[in-house]
Amino acid sequence: HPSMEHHPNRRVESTFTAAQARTNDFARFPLPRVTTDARLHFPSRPVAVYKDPPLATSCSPSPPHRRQEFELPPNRRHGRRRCRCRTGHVSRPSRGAESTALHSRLNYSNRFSAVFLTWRLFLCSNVRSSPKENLPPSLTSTSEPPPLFDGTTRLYVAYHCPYAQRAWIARNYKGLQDKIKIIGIDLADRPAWYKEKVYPQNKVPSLEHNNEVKGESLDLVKYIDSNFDGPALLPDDSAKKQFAEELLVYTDESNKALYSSITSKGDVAEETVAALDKIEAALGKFSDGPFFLGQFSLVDIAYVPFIERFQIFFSGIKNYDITKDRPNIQKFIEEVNKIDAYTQTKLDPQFLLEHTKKRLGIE
Ligand SMILES: N[C@@H](CCC(=O)N[C@@H](CS)C(=O)NCC(=O)O)C(=O)O
Repeated sequence: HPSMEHHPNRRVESTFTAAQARTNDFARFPLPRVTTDARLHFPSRPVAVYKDPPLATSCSPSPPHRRQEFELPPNRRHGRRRCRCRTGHVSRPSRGAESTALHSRLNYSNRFSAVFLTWRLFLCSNVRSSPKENLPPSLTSTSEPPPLFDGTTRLYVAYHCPYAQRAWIARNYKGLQDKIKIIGIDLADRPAWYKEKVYPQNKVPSLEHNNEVKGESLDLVKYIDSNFDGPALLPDDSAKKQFAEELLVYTDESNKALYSSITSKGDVAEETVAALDKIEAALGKFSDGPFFLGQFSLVDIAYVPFIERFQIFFSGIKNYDITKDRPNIQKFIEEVNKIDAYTQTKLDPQFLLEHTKKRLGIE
């Protein structure tokens, strides 16, 4: 509704500075506070309370931290898509409502591409409808620390962080939901005790286990694989193991090459195309499955949070489809979206896109 575009509660409150926005390191900066019902996916984020009902609904019965103060008009209450909020509660159609809220902040031409993007991502993501795990709200500067070093294993994450997502997927894939507790940290309003008592590097992810705290996402994925029960994240085959190491070493470089085109004006750079082609070729190396080593492994865990984001960013910012003429990447995305351990950790694509565009000052 056009009048909603200027509604005072529709603004996005940015929490990063211009200096931060100018640099390229997208992982370091906190999310802007988005005043929509994006809280369905980010339990700690403040939620706008609309005075007159826009096109959104409550995820009812909602826990108090996510309660919405309005309902859909009766004729819009039953959408076709299901909401999968983090509480595990399944309702209709709040996930659509989140997109609606975001869409209405965009102008009309952007709205077309936003709808198109959502639809394309929906088509190729083959979204599953298993209920989301009930995750706690992110801890902020005013939150008490958990009872540290009490024997509980804790994985500290930020729900939007692609590095944390790696360790989180590993934990899910190995079926360790009851053994490793997820603790969300609000990076924009970080609790002082996190740096002082948990992880001096003050980054996420970190893992509190056996009275020690370890960090670095790729190390954590390997650590979780070797120190806990559950399906192995690496095959026995030595050629595959060696290829895995090469690919793990390459992640940072490929992320840099991909990210460079997002932050610069003009066409997609040659080095970006080369990095995507290299990923495409790597996915074709073993023919016993659609993943980097054939079957699903920790290499897929290392890449997927970034492939997910770059597909969204290239499509939404550069109008460039990373899967075009790259059938292996296309198939990879399709197949990885059938893995619940991963889809449990995904965020709304429109939310990620809007957040990144804001952060980079892209219109
Ligand atoms: N190399 C680290 C990178 C982790 C990282 O940069 N995490 C970001 C969030 S996505 C972070 O904690 N940033 C906070 C900061 O740098 O202060 C890893 O792989 O775990």
